[in-house]
Amino acid sequence: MRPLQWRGETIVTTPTRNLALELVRVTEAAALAAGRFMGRGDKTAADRAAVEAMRFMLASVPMDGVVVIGEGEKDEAPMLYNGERVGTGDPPPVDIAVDPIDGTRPLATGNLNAISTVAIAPRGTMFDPGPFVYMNKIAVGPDAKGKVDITAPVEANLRAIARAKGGRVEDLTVIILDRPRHEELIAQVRRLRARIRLIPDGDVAAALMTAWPEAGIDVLLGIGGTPEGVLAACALRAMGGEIQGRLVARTADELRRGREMGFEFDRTLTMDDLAASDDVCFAATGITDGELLRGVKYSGGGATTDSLVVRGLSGTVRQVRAIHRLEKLNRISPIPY
Ligand code: VTB
Repeated sequence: MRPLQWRGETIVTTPTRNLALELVRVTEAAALAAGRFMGRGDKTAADRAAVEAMRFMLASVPMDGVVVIGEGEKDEAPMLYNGERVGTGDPPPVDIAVDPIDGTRPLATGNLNAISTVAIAPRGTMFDPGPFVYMNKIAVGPDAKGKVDITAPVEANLRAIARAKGGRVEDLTVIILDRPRHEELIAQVRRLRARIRLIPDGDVAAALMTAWPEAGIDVLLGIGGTPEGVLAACALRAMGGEIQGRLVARTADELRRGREMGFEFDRTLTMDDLAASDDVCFAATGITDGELLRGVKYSGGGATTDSLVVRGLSGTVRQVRAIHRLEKLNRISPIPY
C-alpha cells in the first residue's frame, strides 16, 4: 500500500484489510448449506454439507491458514482436519478455528441456536488443545471483564458480576449446557436465586451472548468443548468480553497422557493463553433462530442470513443481513444451496 497522507503528514498506521469481512462469506455458505437440514434428524449429513461448503469458500480467502481448531474428533463427525492448510496461501500466516455447525443436535431436531463460526488469528497465537476435548469455562461480557475468577466459588463470581452490572444476583441470567455433569452447578446457581437458561448444545453462541446486551445473558458457566472455548475466546477478545478455561480430563488415563504431553490441567487458561493477539477476526452466521442471530430463511428462490462480523484490532462489531439469490448461486457454485 502507498504511504497515506493525513492533513499533510505521512501516517504510519494505514487502514488494513479486515479479513473478517471475507470470513462472513464462509460462514454464510456453511449456514446456507446446513440450513436445509433443519429438523431432518440427520446430524452427519448436516455436518458434511456445512464442512464441504466451508472448505470450498475458505479456499477463496487471501490468507495462509492452518487449522488449529477443527471440530469432529469427539463427535466423530465430518471435519476440517487439524493441520489442514486453508486459504489462498498468500500472507498473512494465520491460525484458524472452525466450527461449521455449533449445535448439530439442535439443527437436526429443529431447535434453537445452531450457528456456523470461523475465527482467525496471527500464526502461533491460538491455543492448541491437542486431543483434549473438555474445558470448564466462565465467560462474561465487557461489564464484568476482569472481575471473575474460574477458581473462585460460583457465589463469589455471581456477586462480582452483579456488582459490576449494578444489580443483584437475582437479576442475573446464567447460561449452562444441559448435562448431568452440571447437576451440582445448577443446584448452586438455584440456591443463589439467579436465573438459568439451559441449552441443549451450542456454547459458542452462549459465550457470545454474554457480550451481546440484547441476548439478556450475563454469564456462561460449566464444562463444554475445548474447541468451542477457543472460538469463543477469539470472539470475546474482539468484543471486549472475557473467558477463562481449565482443561478437564475425562479419565485418569487422559490426565496422565495430557501431563506427559505437557498440558497443565490445574492451570487457568486466560484470554492471553486462548487467543493471545488482539488481531483476531471472527464471523458467525445463524443456522437456526436464537438470541444472538436469526436462522436461515428460504423463500421464493432466495434465502436470508444473519451474521456477526468482528475484528479485534478495531473492536468493530458488524451485523450483516444478507439476501441470497439461490438460482444465481447454484449457477456459479458447486455447493448445493
Ligand atoms: C458444547 C457444545 C457443542 O459439545 O461445547 C459440547 O457447545 C460439550 O460436549 O455444541 P458434550 O456435548 O459432550 O457435553 C457440543 O455439544 C458439540 O459436541
